[in-house]
Amino acid sequence: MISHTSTSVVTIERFIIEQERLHPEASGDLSSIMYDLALAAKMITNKVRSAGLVDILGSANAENVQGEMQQKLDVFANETIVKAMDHTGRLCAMASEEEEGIIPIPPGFRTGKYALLFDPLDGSSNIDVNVPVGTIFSVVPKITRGRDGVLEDLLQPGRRQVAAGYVIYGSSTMLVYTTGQGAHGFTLDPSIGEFLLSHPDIRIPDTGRYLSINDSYQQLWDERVRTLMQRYRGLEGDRAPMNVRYVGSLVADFHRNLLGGGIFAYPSNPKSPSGKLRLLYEANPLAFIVEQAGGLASDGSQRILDVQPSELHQRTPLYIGSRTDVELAEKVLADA
Ligand code: FDP
Repeated sequence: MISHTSTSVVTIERFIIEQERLHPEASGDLSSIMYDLALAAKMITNKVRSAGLVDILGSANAENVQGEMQQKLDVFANETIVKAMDHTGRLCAMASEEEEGIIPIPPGFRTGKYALLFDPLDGSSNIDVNVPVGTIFSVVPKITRGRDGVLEDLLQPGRRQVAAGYVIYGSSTMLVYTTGQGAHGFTLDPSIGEFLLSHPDIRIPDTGRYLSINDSYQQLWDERVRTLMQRYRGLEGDRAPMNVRYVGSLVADFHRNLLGGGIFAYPSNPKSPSGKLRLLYEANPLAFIVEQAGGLASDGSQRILDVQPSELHQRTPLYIGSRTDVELAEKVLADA
């Protein structure tokens, strides 16, 4: 791990190069994937920042010069990432929360030894009310032979990820990523258009301050989930009461808890027997990051990163955050 002084300005590019130098055997492909994703994040930032103006500008100029209608932001984000990544020769296939099947690399472009899975704009129902949204991504190695990636390449347990990260479009845009050597955060300086290292080697506190859960599903929870929530609130057991904070935008809730300590919980319930969140696009990448920061992620009975996926859009219950709080979830949920 290279240490940087508080006065050195470290761009994401320099950071990635320095990390790569620690691994002389690396081909540089993974680093290039990270640059390309950072570029896509800057393009999406621009669009998200002007989201509130769409109606004003849109009414005067509902169609752009090519005659295309104004695109929805999540569609824009999806296309931006696909187009930033499909021609680079570093990926064999992609999968997106926005698209039903595999996104192949178009004929005519070289393919590479990694596959990318992403949620282009998570929490997008919050855009209209100016709540932070995010992009989440996961990179896994190609494990099959042949030019193109196939389902098997994408359906790998999260522990096989070689990189993962998220971008939060908040009061500032931040990109947090890991390649397995700690979790590092970069803040976009809009004046120079660069992501600068602002949060090196993030560590999540062992015990959290914040509890993030959608309480409106209380009537649907089973007895064990109810007991768990009572424990987090300090109403049963000896845990100090947590502060409830729920934005309803996963990246925003996760990011706050990562920095301040806490747990985000989205249990299963009879209406959503497997919870709501997607294993491959949401749970796995955030689980990789939280573990690199010293936290844990569980589906209630097993480590998220050990779950063998069977389909692209598979959902999972999720308990993610500070170590002791996730351990408490596993303990209480295991009690008969
Ligand atoms: P959204 O539906 O706005 O896209 O996974 C999607 C997600 O948001 C997460 O970002 C968020 O944590 C969760 O759903 C919120 O779900 P509830 O409204 O059921 O709490």
